[in-house]
Amino acid sequence: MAKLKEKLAAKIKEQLPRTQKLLKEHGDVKLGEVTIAQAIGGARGVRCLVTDISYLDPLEGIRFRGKTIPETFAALPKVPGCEYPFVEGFWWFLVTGEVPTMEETLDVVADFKARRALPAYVIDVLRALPRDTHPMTMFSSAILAMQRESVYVKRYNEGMKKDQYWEPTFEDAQNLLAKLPSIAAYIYRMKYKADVHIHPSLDLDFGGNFAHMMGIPKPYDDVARMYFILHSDHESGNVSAHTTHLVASALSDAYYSLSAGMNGLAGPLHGLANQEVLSWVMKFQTKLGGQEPTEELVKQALWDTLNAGQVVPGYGHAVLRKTDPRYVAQMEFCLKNLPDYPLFKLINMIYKVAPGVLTEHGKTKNPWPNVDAQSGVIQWYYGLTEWDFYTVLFGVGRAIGVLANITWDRALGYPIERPKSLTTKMLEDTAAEAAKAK
Ligand code: CMX
Repeated sequence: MAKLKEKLAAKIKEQLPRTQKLLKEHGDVKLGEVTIAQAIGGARGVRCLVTDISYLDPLEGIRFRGKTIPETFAALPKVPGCEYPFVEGFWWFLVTGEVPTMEETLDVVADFKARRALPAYVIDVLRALPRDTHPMTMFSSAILAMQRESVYVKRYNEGMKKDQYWEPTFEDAQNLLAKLPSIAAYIYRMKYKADVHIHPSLDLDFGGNFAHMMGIPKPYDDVARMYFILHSDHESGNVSAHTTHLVASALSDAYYSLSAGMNGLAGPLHGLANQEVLSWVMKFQTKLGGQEPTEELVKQALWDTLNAGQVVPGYGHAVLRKTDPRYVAQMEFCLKNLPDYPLFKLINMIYKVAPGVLTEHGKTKNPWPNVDAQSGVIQWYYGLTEWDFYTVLFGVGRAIGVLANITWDRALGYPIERPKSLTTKMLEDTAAEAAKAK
């Protein structure tokens, strides 16, 4: 057994009794009440999902396995000569909750390289789609097309026991993860680089090989590592994580589940917001017609968007109530590597103005930027100007988090998800009873 799988097996043995004890001895303890507003309003704030892989505090932001973003970057083994950690080491960290040694990290690097090759038919599927198909549709289709490779399905059909489900799910997760950078790079070069492709390099890690296959020179390898880690996980309730978890709960394999999660990520209120931000900025610049942007002009453009009944992309969040630390991490990267870049300056100007405008507008509960407000600038600077590809980058990163989660879902025996629905009449009756009781 590879080192990571061995470690994971030990961790599962440790964790399972805790979950079983909670269920058996404390299953009737209440975590909260659900209001009518929450039932109609997308279950906002309803505490009914469990994950140990990341936790999102509304004011502090995300912690991966208990570590903040700066702590995570500082703790993990780095690629020699680079500023950011191995994605493979981060995968170990998410899966086990422990920071790997360099030796353990390199074991995963080698394992992923061995799993990297794409089946030829995936390329055929991608090539069969009309070239103007959105890259997220291509990405999700490629993942779904590979479902026939599922080790989990094979083992399930052979009649494996429930306590073994996690193991082939983990195999599927690793097979998928190892292939995603090559799929993403293939889509990019087929669509935007005259269909001229670059062979993978066996010398390079996850992030390095992705940059190489994209054809973007250093330090884009570090950009890729940073980007994938930042976008990996945001606890369980966001659309992509929850969709992946929900579909997996029916014992659908990792391919079905991840493809479904990616379809959720492709929504403009979720991962597609990063492309929307760039599209908004470019339209604004076109409107300026060469005029220097000013805070006044930015303010006017934001109000034009709001008055047209549209959302300001990259701002607001369902849980966060401050500037997203994923935004801050990217801003710090920009301050170090591209401080004078005009697009970065414009994004900073929007950051200065937008929270005030959104607060005055008075609708959003969080006027601060989320991860998507900043990410396009960095991509653009390094030459990746095709903004409809940005959500695919988000998707490669998000896969790391959701695949770790569904492996643990299986290990802990989480059942099929099935919340109960009520009718509008039932809500009205409950509301009338509550009013009478007052
Ligand atoms: N611009 C304008 N209006 C906004 C807004 C924004 N950026 N953010 C929220 N609002 C509005 C909502 O549309 C809602 O209006 P209605 O009452 O008319 O429906 C109201 O403010 C209250 O919303 P909220 O409770 O503050 O936010 P939600 O939890 O409902 O939605 C989110 C969260 C992210 C979908 C929302 O803030 C949004 O649409 N933001 C812009 C899109 C975006 O950046 N999405 C990416 C999020 C991060 C990610 O998942 O990638």
